[in-house]
Amino acid sequence: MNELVSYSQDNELAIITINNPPVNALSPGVPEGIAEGVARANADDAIKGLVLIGGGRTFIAGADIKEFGKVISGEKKEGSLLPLLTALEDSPKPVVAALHGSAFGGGLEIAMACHYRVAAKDAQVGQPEVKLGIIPGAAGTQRLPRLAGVAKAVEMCVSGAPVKAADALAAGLVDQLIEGDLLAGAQAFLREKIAANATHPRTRERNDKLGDEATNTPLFAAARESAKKTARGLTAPFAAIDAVEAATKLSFDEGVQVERKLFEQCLFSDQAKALMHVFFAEREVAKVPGLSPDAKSIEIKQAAIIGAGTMGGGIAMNFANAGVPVLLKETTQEALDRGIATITKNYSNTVKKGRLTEEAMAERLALITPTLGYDGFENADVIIEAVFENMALKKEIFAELDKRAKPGALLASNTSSLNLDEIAATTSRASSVIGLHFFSPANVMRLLEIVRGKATSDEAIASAFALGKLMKKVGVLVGNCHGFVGNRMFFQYMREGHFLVEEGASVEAVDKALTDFGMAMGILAVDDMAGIDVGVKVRQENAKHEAPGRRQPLVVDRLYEMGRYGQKTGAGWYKYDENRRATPDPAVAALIEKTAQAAGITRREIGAREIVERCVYALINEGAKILDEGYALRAGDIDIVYLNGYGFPAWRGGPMWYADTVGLKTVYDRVCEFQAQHGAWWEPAPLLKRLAETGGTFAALGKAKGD
Ligand code: T1G
Repeated sequence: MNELVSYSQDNELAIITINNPPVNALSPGVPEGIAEGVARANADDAIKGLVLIGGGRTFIAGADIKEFGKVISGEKKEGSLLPLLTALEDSPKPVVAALHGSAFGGGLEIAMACHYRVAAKDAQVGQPEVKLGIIPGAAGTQRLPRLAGVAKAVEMCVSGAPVKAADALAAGLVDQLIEGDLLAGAQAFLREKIAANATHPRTRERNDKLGDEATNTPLFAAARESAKKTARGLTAPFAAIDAVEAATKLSFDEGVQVERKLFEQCLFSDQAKALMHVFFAEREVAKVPGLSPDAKSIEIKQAAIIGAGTMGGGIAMNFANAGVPVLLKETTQEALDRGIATITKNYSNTVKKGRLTEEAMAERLALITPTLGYDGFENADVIIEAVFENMALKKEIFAELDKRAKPGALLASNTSSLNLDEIAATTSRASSVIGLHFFSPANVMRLLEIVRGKATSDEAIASAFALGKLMKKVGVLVGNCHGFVGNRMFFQYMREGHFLVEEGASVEAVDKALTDFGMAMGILAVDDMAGIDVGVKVRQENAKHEAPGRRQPLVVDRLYEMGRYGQKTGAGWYKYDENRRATPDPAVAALIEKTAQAAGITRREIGAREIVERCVYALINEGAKILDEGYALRAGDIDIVYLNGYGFPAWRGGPMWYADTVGLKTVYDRVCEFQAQHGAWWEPAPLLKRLAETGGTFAALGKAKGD
């Protein structure tokens, strides 16, 4: 055998164990090792049955995604799992797969080729391939409907969501759940089957769950309709439906051929490259080069928050959801009551949707202690200030915290734009001060910008990442520049949206071009949701950090002066009904015409392509400046910020990956054109220029810095 797969024997049973930490991926050598074990067991008369099991924390979590990069780049040919699957299924001696952890992708496909599957109670199974822009490529779309039925197979392959062991049992995917020792349970199960001299079922021959034309046709039609909504812009989910449909219409082998073709089409697509980039980038963000390996996170057993407004309340819910007791401080009883009422309403909505029980809601609310004073703050491991954006107020609060908080406590500000170093300087422990920039609604949005100040210690950074993980957030380390990473880039994106309507595009055209591009929402609809008043105040603050005399948006200021703040006032760029549904407002179109005329702007036809380029290239150009100035560690980090905080489509990989996909020379040339047409706002980032001239990419940059 090889070091990745071991073979052992327990009397008449062979045990084949995969040892390829951390997740027993099907890296080169693993399928070969399993095949060798199957052959050896079948060649040994003393052996009556085989157990396939994963060493360490999980069964096989799928193909080795790293290897796909080499196949896509043509560096290597993709190996096929089909011979191994046939060897397992045609084994004259029964094979049981013993599942724990995550039996995903190729791991589940291997298990489905075994005659039986048993699982630990906390195991999960799944076909998450669509999350990587591909579909199952080892007959999963052919065996899954045969075991779990057509509807379940479509649901699993289109959503990519994991299925708990108990549900897998109910669906017929697993034959038995094992309490206690999984291997012992699997052996006992197998010995029963051997003793019963059962006919060991071959999944590929089981057609009883494949349904018929009458039931399947509406099912596939409904699946395609719903995928249009749930998987907007993605191609793989539709390919997965086609592959499962082939299973219901063709023979097993013909179906496998159809799946193979669809799999290869997906594998070599830009979407697959982008989504695989996202898979690794999301795991890379937690790795901070140069962070001292001894930097340990504090233990977070008690938290405290100052400010029970929208952000403070959402942050408190994150602690309660993670089981951490939290003090929530306000200055007046009225504000405190309002804060608690909003939290309670949020939880009730979740209960109404059946995603939380009444008991769990009560438990979480019990963990949130409203207070008007600082009593108890001396016991908090982490204290987060979430009051409105006013430097003097934040300094006052941090000076108070400096006196009250225990040594080693993490002192954090949820500021989204103020200078963290200035806040930290009001304390005698700037090394314990860090920025924790949550995104609204803070109990929902996954992104957490972790802002490193000049004095912030490695321990504080390690603690912030641990806190992010505790709250199931994606923590990204960013530098302390104005607007940090996300907002600093967003200001440019928003600006172009504002300019485009003045220059000739309609409000709806700007938003449609961006949503067609894949953005979750159009920029003007976002402006209305976040509040035009908030945006205008932030821009006035920004103007202090920008070169004077630059062109500024006009219409949005008119809307502000008219009190049209967006959703919250029932009118902004759009007008809104009582359910906050938006409709275009001719009054705004007229206002735009009038304002442009008064400013001497000749409006013109502007196509969707220019709208996307103006907005998205503004993001990219600013992202390049941020990278060059060192306020982000990697281009991939910027991509993860935009996917988790700003609704950028994952299947485009994020703004920096998208730029590489378009080609930096193309982006740079277009930015230069915009500079010539629209002036200083479009000064190309030096890094973009350098990479465009040298044929470089943002993705390779990270690697160059030896990350
Ligand atoms: N290939 C390569 N590396 C992988 C990997 C994989 N499949 N899964 C995880 N890793 C690495 C990951 O990058 C990280 O590395 C470390 O393992 C721990 O991961 C043939 C075509 C299993 C639920 O999509 O969902 O099979 O950062 O931090 O939170 O038809 O990993 O430490 O250097 O995520 O405990 C289908 C992907 C492949 C599963 C564990 N399978 N993985 O989560 O750990 S396509 C997947 C996961 C396929 C077949 C098709 C999760 C996990 P590093 P982690 P975790």
